[in-house]
Amino acid sequence: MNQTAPRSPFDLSGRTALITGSTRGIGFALAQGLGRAGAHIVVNGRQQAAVDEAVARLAAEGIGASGAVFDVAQEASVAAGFAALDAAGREIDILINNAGIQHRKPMLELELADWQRVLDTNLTAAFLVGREAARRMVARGRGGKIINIGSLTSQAARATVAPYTVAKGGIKMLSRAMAAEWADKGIQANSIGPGYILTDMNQALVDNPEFDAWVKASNPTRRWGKPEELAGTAVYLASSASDYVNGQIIYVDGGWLSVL
Ligand code: GCO
Repeated sequence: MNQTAPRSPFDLSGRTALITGSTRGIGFALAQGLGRAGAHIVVNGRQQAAVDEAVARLAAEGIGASGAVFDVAQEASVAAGFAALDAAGREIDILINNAGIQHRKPMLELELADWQRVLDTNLTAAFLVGREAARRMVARGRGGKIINIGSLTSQAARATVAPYTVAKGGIKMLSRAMAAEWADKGIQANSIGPGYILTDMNQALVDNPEFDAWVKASNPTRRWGKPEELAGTAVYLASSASDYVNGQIIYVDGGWLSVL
């Protein structure tokens, strides 16, 4: 009985996953989820100290992790980040474009600089980091997985978050553009659309009784989501279980977008 058990299609051991904006919030929860499924995690953020701390927290629970400090919205910084990964011999099999910011302002008062900043970080960055990762995936010839984090606003608009809405709509189509160009290279690119999740970024909304009541009234699950509730979908999309799934967006929203 020397047979080894067949490998689970969700097993990520031997794979390396770069998750942008993963020092906290959704990114950190995805790092834990993929790490627990066996992947080596490359934590990304702009601050060395925050990256080091997240790496240490992952390592403390037995997850292999290392850091990559770069700014996803700056082309030169992204290039330098990947050059450092190359030099360290880290080959990225899985990329999650997660880094994101929010800026809540009615459009009549919205400044161009803020519009641009949100688009740069939430959409253009996914192209920049995706391009660097995919260039290497194609050159290695082993394919890869790209997961772009969208939003409910990939599908439906909410007043006061126009640039975020436009960026997240773009994220859904970026995954499809990536699928169109890279599917035959063995790369699958899909999106996850989280519902309203309990994170620092949303704390002001959680603390606003009217907004909190609106979330609970609109969502058939009647509650906010937790960051760790996104991890299973991310593991699936990062794993061989989804090898024929490409260009899709999966909403993890408690059923919000399915109801009136
Ligand atoms: C907002 C929130 C968003 C939501 C997200 C739900 O202001 O609308 O900050 O980040 O959480 O759009 O998918």
